[in-house]
Parts: sequence; C-alpha cells; structure tokens
Amino acid sequence: MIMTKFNPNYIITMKDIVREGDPILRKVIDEVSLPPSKDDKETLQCMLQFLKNSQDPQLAAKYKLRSGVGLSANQIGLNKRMFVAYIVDEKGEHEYMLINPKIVSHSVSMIYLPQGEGCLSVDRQEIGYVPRYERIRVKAWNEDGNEVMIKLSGYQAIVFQHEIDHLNGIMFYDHINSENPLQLPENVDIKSL
Ligand code: K3U
Ligand code: NI
Repeated sequence: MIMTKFNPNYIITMKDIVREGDPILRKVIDEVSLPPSKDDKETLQCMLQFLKNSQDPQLAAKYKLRSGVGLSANQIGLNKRMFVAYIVDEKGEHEYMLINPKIVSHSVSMIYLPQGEGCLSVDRQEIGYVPRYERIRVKAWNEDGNEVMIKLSGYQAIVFQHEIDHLNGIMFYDHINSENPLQLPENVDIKSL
C-alpha cells in the first residue's frame, strides 16, 4: 500500500520546509479538488501540528523548529492550494485549515507590522515594512469540504495575506519598498499594528 509522506504519524521538521530558490515558492499553486481527499486532510493535520509544535518551547527545542503562525502547502513542497494558521492571542487560540482560499474583498486601509515579517522559507532577516490590507474577507473550503467565509482584521489578516501570497508565488519582501525599506506607500491610509 502506498502511504503518503504526511500521514498522521509523521512529524514535520525544518528539513521538510522548502527554502528560497526552490521554484515551487514562485509558482501559482494549483487548486485542490473537492471534497478534499483523505491524504489532503491528513496533510493539513500534519501542517497544523507542526505550527503547534513550533510554538511549544519544549517541542520546538526537541525538534529544532523555528516558530511559525502560518504554513502553506507549497512550503512543504506540495503543489496544492491550501494553508494552515495557528494564532494565539488575548482572545484565545485560532486555528485554520483552509483549501482554495480567495480574498473576495478587502479594506482600503492598510496596516503593517512594525517589526516587519519573517518566513520559515527565508533563513535571514529581511528588514522593511510590508503593507497589508487591514481587513479582508476570505472564501475557502474547510477540511470537511464545506465552504466557509471568514472575516479577519489586524494580525490575523496579515497572516492570511502572507499565506495566500505564498500560494500565488509571492514572498513578503516583494512588498517592501526597494529604494527605502522603511518607506510606506504614499496617499494610503496605513498604520502600524
Ligand atoms: O511570525 C512568526 C511568529 C511565530 C510565533 C509567534 C508569533 C509570530 C514567525 S514567521 C511565520 O509565522 C510565517 C510563517 C511562514 F513563512 F511559513 F508562512 C508567517 C508570517 C505571517 C505573518 C507575518 C509574519 C510571518
Ligand atoms: Ni512565509
């Protein structure tokens, strides 16, 4: 019997994370057929577990993981339009496993993280502001194959835009002003998060 790599017993580590230079990070990733297959669901579960492990200090040390709040399937080498996010904030834990996500509307106003963004596929610090929409509405399908519409703002909106960019072959630093990395776009309502 053929077992896919990302089965429930598999633990994703940094050796599975595709790094800059791999063409899969610069490709528009293919849609997943619906309803999702057992393999696709198991892959999403593995990816979410990676994020949880990466945010657990003991497990992160044990498996030598860099901490992450989001992960797209092409970052583990798969040409599948899906991503996971695991965000813990003052309101609690927010976990998402999403298939074929699409931003269907967004605010005019923008935000950025004052510390800039990082990426598990980039092994260096890239300084600069990354302008993102402050609010987005995302249509996607969940692991049960049900359509979902998700409204996000602030940090969660930033994470989703970072991950959806990955599925379109866009890296966070593509958004940084190339002449002055700390220059914000002009004539735009933009504030620091
Ligand atoms: O931003 C990071 C973080 C990790 C733990 C707690 C709080 C923040 C780590 S970098 C990260 O999660 C990337 C992951 C990537 F590259 F694989 F997609 C996603 C990210 C989204 C939005 C802003 C910065 C980074
Ligand atoms: Ni990234």
